[in-house]
Order: sequence, then structure tokens, then C-alpha cells
Amino acid sequence: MNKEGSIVIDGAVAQPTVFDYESLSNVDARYQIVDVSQSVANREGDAVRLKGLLERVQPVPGADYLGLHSSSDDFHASIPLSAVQDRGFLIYRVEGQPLSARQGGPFRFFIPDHAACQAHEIDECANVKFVDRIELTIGKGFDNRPTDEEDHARLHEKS
Ligand SMILES: Nc1nc2c(c(=O)[nH]1)N[C@H]1C(S)=C(S)[C@@H](COP(=O)(O)O)O[C@H]1N2
Ligand SMILES: [Mo]
Repeated sequence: MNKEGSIVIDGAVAQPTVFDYESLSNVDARYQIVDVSQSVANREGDAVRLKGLLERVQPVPGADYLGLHSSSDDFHASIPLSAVQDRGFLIYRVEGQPLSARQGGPFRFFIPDHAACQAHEIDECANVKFVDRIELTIGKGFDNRPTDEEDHARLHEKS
């Protein structure tokens, strides 16, 4: 278990790294997105691009899937890295404060232009809230996103 307010990026990487609010704020400015609402409707806050995080952890050759883990509600997605490495980002700050749980915080993965839930591997369900671990894998990893409408509806009843 991570201590509250941190996220680890590990798995098939050369430099497993733990990030928190402070270290995410300190990621190079070219990877910061100030005010995601400029590019995604109905989303607020500041984010750091996945690309900047990957540069830090250095995926090993062959790492081709990204595992997004939320241990707090046991929700997990594994998505092709190539589809998100240039556009995915991690929202971590709203108005100078950590992202609240209501907003999916402290860390929330986000993919602009995602498909509807269950439509595709890159779907709205892959916008994992409360992410506390991002795991690079060689081949697809663990994924328990809902696979049918009933499971999906049940998930939405909970949150
Ligand atoms: N940890 C976690 N992330 C999650 C989910 C969840 O149940 N747990 N639901 C997914 C689904 S099905 C959807 S549609 C979106 C909803 O995000 P929102 O509440 O910010 O609109 O979050 C996704 N991320
Ligand atoms: Mo959903």
C-alpha cells in the first residue's frame, strides 16, 4: 500500500519512482498542462503529461501496456501504451490544492477523446480515478473494467 497522496510508477521500467503532489508539481514545465478545461470539456484542474512521467521512469524495451490501478476501490485497467503515451495525462491539482476524492483524486488518469465505456480498450472507464499505481507491462496486464452493460450500470450505482 502506498502512503496516502502518492503514486508509484513501476513494473517494466528502469527507474521505478514514487510521485506525490510536490514532485508532480516539479515535473518540467513542458509536461505540465495548466487548466485541462482548455482542451477537455467539463474537466478541471492541472495535469502532468504521461510522457513526462515515462521519461522519468524509462520503460524497458518491449513494455507495451499501461496498467492503471486503484487499490482503494479495486478498479484496474490495462491499456495499450502506444494509444496513450502522447495524449494521456494525470490530473493532480485543482486551484493549487490536491484533487479531492470527489474529483477522482488525489490522482486521476485522463485520456482526451476516449470512446464510450466498453466501446474500445481506450474507453471512458480507462479514465481511472484514485490511481495509486501505474504499472508498465509487457503484454496486457490485469483489467477488471466492466465487460457488459449490467456490470457497468452496477459500477455507476456505487459512485
Ligand atoms: N477508480 C475508479 N475509476 C473509474 C471508475 C471506477 O469505478 N473506479 N469508473 C470509470 C467509469 S465507468 C467512468 S464512466 C468514469 C467516470 O468518471 P467521472 O465520475 O469523473 O465522470 O470513471 C472511470 N474511472
Ligand atoms: Mo462509465
